[in-house]
Order: sequence, then structure tokens, then C-alpha cells
Amino acid sequence: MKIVDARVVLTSPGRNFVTLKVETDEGVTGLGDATLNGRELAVVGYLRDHVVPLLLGTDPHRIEDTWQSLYRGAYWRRGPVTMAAIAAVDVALWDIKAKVAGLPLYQLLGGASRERVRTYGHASGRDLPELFDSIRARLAEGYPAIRVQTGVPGLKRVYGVGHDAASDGARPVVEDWDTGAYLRSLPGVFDAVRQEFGPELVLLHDAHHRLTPIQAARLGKDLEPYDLFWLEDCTPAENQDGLRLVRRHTTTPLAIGEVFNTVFDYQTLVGEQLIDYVRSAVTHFGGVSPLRKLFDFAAQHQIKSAIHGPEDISPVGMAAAIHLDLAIHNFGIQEYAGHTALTHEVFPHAYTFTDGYLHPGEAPGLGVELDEELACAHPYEPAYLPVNRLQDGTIHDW
Ligand code: EZ4
Ligand code: CO
Repeated sequence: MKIVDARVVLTSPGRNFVTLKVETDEGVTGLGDATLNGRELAVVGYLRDHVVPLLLGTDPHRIEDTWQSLYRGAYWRRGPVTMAAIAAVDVALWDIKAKVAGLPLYQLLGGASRERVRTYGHASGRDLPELFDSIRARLAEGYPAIRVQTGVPGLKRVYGVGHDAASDGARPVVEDWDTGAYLRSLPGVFDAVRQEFGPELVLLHDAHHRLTPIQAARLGKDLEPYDLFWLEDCTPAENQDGLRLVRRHTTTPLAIGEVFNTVFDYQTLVGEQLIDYVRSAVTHFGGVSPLRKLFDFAAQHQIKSAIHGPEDISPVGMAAAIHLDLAIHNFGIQEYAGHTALTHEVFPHAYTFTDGYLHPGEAPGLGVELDEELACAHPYEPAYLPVNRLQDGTIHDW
């Protein structure tokens, strides 16, 4: 079997998605998600100009060898653009292998370790009444766990709260930030949520890398009475050593990793059990092959999976995640933000979301198709993630 064509499809059925479609001489095709929110075209160029020419004529069954040749052969290792491109190839080849086998991908990963995949959804509000309505909406949709994000007194808009302002394509939207106001207000928000919804609702929070380790330690301590499932991205983790300080001070479980792209980003965090959940996406971590290895490493330290699943992971990336979730032993939870109706049309899929749980379905391969005509009718629209500035104008961490 040989790869005879591979092409990149850009589409924006609500937001931008980059998809790699690999074709073989036997007519079997595979899809991979290469979406890197706000930097989409860099991955498109990396794939089109440097990866597709290397794939043509190769055997699609040699997934590990292809992965190693793209990773080691580039000389320039790691980084989000490189790893998103490699991920798309890896996932497309797993899709092909599973289709040839006539099996859903999870069967090739060891088969189901559970009946269904528990998810968490997103609730947010600028104030408590809006937040409570949002939590009730998620509960009505069946979500068994909910991430809570709120406005901060004195700040005009906060990322992830309500609808994020779309950038005009030329410049990122600027949001304001005040760490002191955030640290003072958040425990009261969780207190109010617990009073309204009781002790049993599974609650999570994402700090989006905005705190120093000592601030994160304080927030973790302050949130302990509210029994969070996790506090996510409490501090930027380029310096993994910083998590030692956070860990020493709080028993609030910690989740990190959506911006990581190889196992090396996790060496200290996992090796010293400084976190409880690894948050990498199939899409941004080089694919199913390396993410599976990460989960095995994490399992040695009683750390569980929590694959990234926001709106900017395409249904192709979501499907790959759900197959892994079903197959691995140390599954924790799956983020699921859903997609626009048009996105579901562009990417018809076998996976289902029922009563707050996902299942990959039984279609051979990933179980996702791409309607290329519909995709092309909704072309790429330049867009950036927002940036945070402090009151004096200083750019702040994410
Ligand atoms: O900000 O995917 O946990 N989920 C998140 C996401 C990320 C976006 C960035 O592209 O933090 O909402
Ligand atoms: Co996050």
C-alpha cells in the first residue's frame, strides 16, 4: 500500500480548522486534525511545503517509522507548529490502518476499557445570575462535570466568559487583567456555586496560566473548601520547577498541559507527581502515538488523562481523543465544548454525545468524514486569540 496524495483543507464553519487528507493507491483515505488556533497557516505551510512531499510513495502502515522520520529527520525538534503537523499525519495513518482492519480505532489501541467517556462542559457568566443560568444549561444538556469561569470585578471582559470577542483578523482583541481582583473574587464565586448547587456537582476551573507559583499556591488553598475536581493551568509551566512550590501548599488537584507538545514538557511534572491530570490534545502533541506513551508514563505516577477538547479541536481531533479515552486504563475526564451545527455537517461523524458521555461509535477508522465541497464553501478567516494587558498597558501572561 502506498500514499499517492495528501492535501490540506482549510475551512471555517464557525471557526478555523486545518485538516490533512491522506489518500492511498487502494482508495482508503485518512484524516488528521492540524488546527493550531491563531497560527493556522504556519501549520498549513509546514505540511504542504515540507511534509506532504515526504509522504508521497511511502507505506501508510508504517506509522511509528513515519512519526520518527518526521520528528527526528527535521533536525529542528518539537514546537507547536511541527508537532501539530506531525499529529495530523499520525492520526491520518491510524485512520487508514483502522479502516483497512475494518475496526474502529479504539480496537487497535487495545479495545474498550470502559463503556463510555465522561465529559465536562463549560459554564461561564459575567456575574453570579448569568453563571448560574449557564450552569443550569449545562446540567440540562446532561454534563456530569462543569468548568466554571466568571467575570472579575473591575475588568471589562475576561477570556472564556460569555462569547469571546472575535478578532477582526488584523489584530488580537485586548482584554484587561488584574490578578489581585481575580484572587479576591474567585473563592466567593465557588462558595456561591456550592450554596446554589450543593456539594456533589463536579466543578473545575481554568486559571489560563495567569498566576505566579506563589499566587497559584494561595488560590489552590483558598479553593480547598469548595472541593474542585481540578485547578487548571494555574501558572505558566515552561518552568516546570515552579509547580513544586504550588504542590507543597495545596491539596487542590492540578491539571496542566494543553500548550505542551512533547513528553519532555512533562518530565518533572509527571516524574515528581506534581500534577494530577495531563491535558494535552492529540492535535498538539504529535498524534495518538506519542499521547498514548505519555498516558503510560503518567499512569506510573497515578496521573490521569484529561484530553483538551475546546471548540478549536476539530471533530477529527475530537474523534481521535474519544478513541484513546475509551481504550486507555488511566482515563480521567474528557473536555467537550461541542461544535456549531455547520461544523458537524462539514465533518459528519460516528461519535455521539449522550447524557454527558461520549462514545466513538463503531465505524471503521476514526469514524469521521470531510465534506470537502461544504468545507470549501466556508473558507479560512484570519483570527487571533486575545491578549491580556494590565491596567498600565503591560502585556500579561496567559
Ligand atoms: O484557551 O483552546 O481548557 N481549555 C482552554 C481552551 C483554550 C483554547 C486556545 O486555543 O483553555 O479554551
Ligand atoms: Co485550558
